[in-house]
Amino acid sequence: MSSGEPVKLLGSFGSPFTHRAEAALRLKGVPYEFIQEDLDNKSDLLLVHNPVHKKVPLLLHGGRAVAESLVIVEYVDEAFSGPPPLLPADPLARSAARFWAQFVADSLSRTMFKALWAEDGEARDGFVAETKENLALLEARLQGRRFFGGDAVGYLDIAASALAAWLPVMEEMAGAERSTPMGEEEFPALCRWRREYISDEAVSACLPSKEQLVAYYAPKKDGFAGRGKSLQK
Ligand SMILES: N[C@@H](CCC(=O)N[C@@H](CS)C(=O)NCC(=O)O)C(=O)O
Repeated sequence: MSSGEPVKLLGSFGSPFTHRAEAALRLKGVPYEFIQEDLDNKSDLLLVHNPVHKKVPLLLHGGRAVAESLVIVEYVDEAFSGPPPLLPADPLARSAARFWAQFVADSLSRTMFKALWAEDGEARDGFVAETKENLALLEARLQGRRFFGGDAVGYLDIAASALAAWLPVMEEMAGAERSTPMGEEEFPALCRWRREYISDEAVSACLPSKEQLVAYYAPKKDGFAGRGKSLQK
């Protein structure tokens, strides 16, 4: 596959997973056509090329498909070999970036959702404590670096981008009276990272504003809160 083949990205507005794929393309300077998918009425293009999950994002490179946001980020990094690299060159550092990306996707996202949406009480206090333990592990990964990958946005920054841009939206929806699990005093490095990530030139070009995201997610609030009600330890 030649890196000169046309690139299309099927995505949807407000989707943190779509953002991952778009951020990778923009950071690598790959020209692409964005195709907005209607998730209530999925296109044949999506169904034919992502028959397993039927989800966005989906990357089409010269007509060949790549699915799953983090797989797309890795593909973009490898298929368009020019700078900047999104994953480190060292195999051990690459595996660490993948390990922590999985940690964010699994453990941290799960506990964060519960901390945000569980009803007040003992169970929620437990979810908040668990979330903070997970955040502390991530805070330590920054180790005085600007981004997880070093001086520039890389794979793990992209993988964790929901913490930067989507978490404040969810917090606002869940209720301002609830304290954020990712506060400035406890997690200064993560909060600084969040500000730097969303103001990166390539990233901000494909990031909706907080106001746009709040408006997009507002109709989904009852669904989140409903799932929160049934959450137990
Ligand atoms: N694990 C997938 C998750 C993608 C995902 O959940 N996409 C949502 C949009 S944010 C979607 O396509 N939903 C449509 C559906 O579930 O039918 C990834 O990382 O790409």
